[in-house]
Amino acid sequence: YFPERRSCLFICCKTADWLMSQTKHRPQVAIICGSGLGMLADTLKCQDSFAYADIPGFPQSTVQGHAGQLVFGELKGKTCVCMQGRFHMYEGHSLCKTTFPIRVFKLLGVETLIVTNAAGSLADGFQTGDIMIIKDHINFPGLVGLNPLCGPNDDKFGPRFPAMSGCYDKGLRCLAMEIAKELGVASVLQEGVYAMVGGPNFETIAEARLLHRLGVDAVGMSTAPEVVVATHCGLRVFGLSLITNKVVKSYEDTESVNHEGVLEIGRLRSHTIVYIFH
Ligand code: R1P
Repeated sequence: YFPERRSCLFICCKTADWLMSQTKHRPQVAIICGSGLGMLADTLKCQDSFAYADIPGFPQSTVQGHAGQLVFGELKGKTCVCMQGRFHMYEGHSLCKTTFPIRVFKLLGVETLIVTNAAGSLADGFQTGDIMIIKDHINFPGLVGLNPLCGPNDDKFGPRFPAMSGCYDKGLRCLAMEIAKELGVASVLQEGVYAMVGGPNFETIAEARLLHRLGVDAVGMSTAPEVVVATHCGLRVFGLSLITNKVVKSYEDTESVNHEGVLEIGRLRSHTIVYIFH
């Protein structure tokens, strides 16, 4: 019933073997760069870069602001692999493909996954340009069965019924808050709940109001499937949402959001994210 999923599991072993034959780096940390946030990958030292098109089995990025490169290198003495560009469900990728790199990272020996994304804020206290530590998520596609773990379970990666409470590591969240205070950037740091919606359209006002009532602080079209697969295979996860816009919740508001604006805030704020990571 899920033939693609079986072949996905097989292909990710091949992809991991190919990458290990092409680079001497053995990453402990993987970072997924969200829309407009690819700059972090450029700051790695001793880089080995691979275009997604050249990596056997890898899907292709089709969204502007997602360069489509895997970059290996050193960040503060840790070996990292950065995805400059992620895969979204709305691009037409199956959830198996969307989350394919996570299992490849697991096979490469990665222990910690850092996810970043561009998101719209619903929380009343958030400002555009704020950075939200993701405390938890609501996986709306997952709630109706669009879950990357559907299909045969491979026990080598994780259990059939994985727990998702605590999927955003508390120790890493506290550490990030302490570091932000030390660096003097705590005033732009928030903590909250991210909701994934399917996209690609942005939210209607009624949808925005619904999400707000449900306690969602920021909304986007990614991240949750990656975190589900990472948690399933035992990776520690840390997540950051860059607040690129306030989601319109009032019929009196004449503002509207667009992807170019999202990328622009990403470019302007990338340096703060790079500063925190360094
Ligand atoms: C919309 O501007 C795009 O930005 C966000 C949304 O999910 C959507 O893809 O991208 P990332 O979640 O990949 O950062």
